Amino acid sequence: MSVLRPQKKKPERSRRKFLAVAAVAGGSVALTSCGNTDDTPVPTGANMRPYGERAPQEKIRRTIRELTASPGTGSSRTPLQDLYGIITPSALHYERHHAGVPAIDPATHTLLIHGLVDKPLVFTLDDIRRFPATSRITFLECGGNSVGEQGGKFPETVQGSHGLLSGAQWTGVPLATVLREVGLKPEAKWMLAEGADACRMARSIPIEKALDPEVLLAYGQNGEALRPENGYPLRLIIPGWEGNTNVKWLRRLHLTDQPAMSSKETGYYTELRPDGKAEMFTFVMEARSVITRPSGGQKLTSHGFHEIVGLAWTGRGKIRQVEVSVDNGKTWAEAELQEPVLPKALTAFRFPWRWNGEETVIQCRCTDETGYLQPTREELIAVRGLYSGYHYNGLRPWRIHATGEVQSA
Ligand SMILES: Nc1nc2c(c(=O)[nH]1)N[C@H]1C(S)=C(S)[C@@H](COP(=O)(O)O)O[C@H]1N2
Ligand SMILES: [Mo]
Repeated sequence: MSVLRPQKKKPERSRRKFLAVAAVAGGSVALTSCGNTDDTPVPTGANMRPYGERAPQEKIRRTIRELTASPGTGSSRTPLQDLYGIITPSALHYERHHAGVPAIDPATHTLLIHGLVDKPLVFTLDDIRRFPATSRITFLECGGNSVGEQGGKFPETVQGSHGLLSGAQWTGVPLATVLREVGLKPEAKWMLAEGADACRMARSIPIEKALDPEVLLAYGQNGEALRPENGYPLRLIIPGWEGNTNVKWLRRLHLTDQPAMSSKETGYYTELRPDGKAEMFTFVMEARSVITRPSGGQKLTSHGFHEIVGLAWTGRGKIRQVEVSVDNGKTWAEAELQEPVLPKALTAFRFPWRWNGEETVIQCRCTDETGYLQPTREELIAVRGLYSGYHYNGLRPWRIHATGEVQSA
């Protein structure tokens, strides 16, 4: 049975050409049986491989920085300038390890939930995987991403300045479901989440957040099990909150009536204000955006059309608007947000631009659904001073030189 749809009038196609591309000579060509356009012999294809790998010509890499003498401790940065869309391939997801990557056997790994609960329980991974699961696309950003920019250190590439940022689809069980299983006592106001790494990295999470249905005990990342470096076999995912609260290699949840004051919420990831006081428990990552192409270290090789592309994200919900300036901040125009625009996920934007070959500065700024506008560096410093750089979300201008070279501005 066929259903005829009413024919819509075709819209007039724009005749404007973006690029002059060489035309195929000779007009129409005959196709051979499997689609060859000529009789030239074509070598047979390679064999399939058990685990999919990318083309050998694609050399993009994370940049790795060891921060202490202990092996595996430090960070690796996502090559944002080389990626498309809002999902970071798992092998390119950034990493931040405070005490190396533990080798965990999923068959024996357990999660203990105890403290102010009705019935303390130990869950195996099989137990966790029996709960109804859900998947969610979110960004993850280290609270220390771009930590030097407030104080005036500007890495040359977007990987260097923003690379502690990635997007992924996480799969797991809502933490609230599992907490219901143990039953919370009314005095339970905080939850300490502890990892199984050598430093037993731990963070205190307020109980309202622990019960937020968005928060996941995640075992899946982009369609397969977590990578060891991203918390295998189980981690906490708190959409929109600073990376550090997303405890990896999760082994224990302790329900208490007050925060534990762990080193990562006292020594690290706090913000020293101009008056000398430090702000703690600044969990939410505020709205931020950056142009990823063209960006520092790249080179424009021709005048004329270039698409400016980038990312915007906010821990407060959805991105409402991204604006781009191509004249050193004198004027701003709205960029196109690429669907899907998801809450607390990376949002891709694009902006068509014709470069006339003159030196200029390009930059972007975003507004989230709460109406918050991403601040300039000067605006941030006026409030926060120069001592601390966690949660830095200022604008990031790039200078385009007349040679086409792009540099941090
Ligand atoms: N157990 C444990 N959890 C951890 C860390 C860690 O070192 N140990 N690093 C934290 C920090 S500082 C960040 S930014 C994120 C990084 O997650 P990723 O390495 O999967 O990108 O994990 C957080 N969870
Ligand atoms: Mo972090």
